[in-house]
Amino acid sequence: MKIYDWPTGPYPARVRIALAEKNLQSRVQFVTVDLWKGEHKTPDFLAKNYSGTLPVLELDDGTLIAECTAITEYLDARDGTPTLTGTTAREKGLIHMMSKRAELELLDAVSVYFHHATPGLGPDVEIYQNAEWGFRQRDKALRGMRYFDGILKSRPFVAGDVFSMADITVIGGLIFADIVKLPLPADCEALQAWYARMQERPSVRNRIAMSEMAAASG
Ligand SMILES: N[C@@H](CCC(=O)N[C@@H](CS)C(=O)NCC(=O)O)C(=O)O
Repeated sequence: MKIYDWPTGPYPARVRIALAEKNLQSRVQFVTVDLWKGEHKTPDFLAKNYSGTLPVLELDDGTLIAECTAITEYLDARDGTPTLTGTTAREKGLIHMMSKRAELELLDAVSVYFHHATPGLGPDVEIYQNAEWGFRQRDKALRGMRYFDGILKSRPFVAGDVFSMADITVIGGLIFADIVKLPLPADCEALQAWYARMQERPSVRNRIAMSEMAAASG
């Protein structure tokens, strides 16, 4: 298997956390695509992923699977220990819902803020920006943090009693929020406590450390 990614990116972090949880990293060859040089928008890369985003999984038979959720589901179906997308029908439904919600209300909102209301990946890559839209999405992301804070007041993990893809998606959102300097509100105590617990997992701690190093070096 090959994975096209940008090693410190918040979306690629989701798949790298899933791989580390499942101890599958050694089965993957990582291919770096330089976001800052716009390599993800070249015709060659767009032929691999129409959306022009990372990560993308390429199987040995040439099949291409984009979208972190789809990649995680593929990895789970291929190697089920531990399962990140649920085993029972109920678990699968809840995990999918909460992961999608974490994208809609947090991670994707932070991403839009980054691409539209900050310099993003620079003028050569960000050819269309709408700052007002970006700032609205920043406010949406802050509301999303409060939503997940409320959720985590009554359960240990985002989708219930077990660590899952939904936790990984919220982690991706908080990694991205940190990169764009959007701090977690001080009164989101349950979310802060959960995030501290998540960082006790080596799979998560290592990803956050990499993103912080990248942010510090500009
Ligand atoms: N919905 C996609 C989003 C992926 C995404 O936005 N990835 C970032 C990498 S951190 C990206 O490629 N950004 C470049 C861009 O949007 O120009 C997924 O879940 O995989």
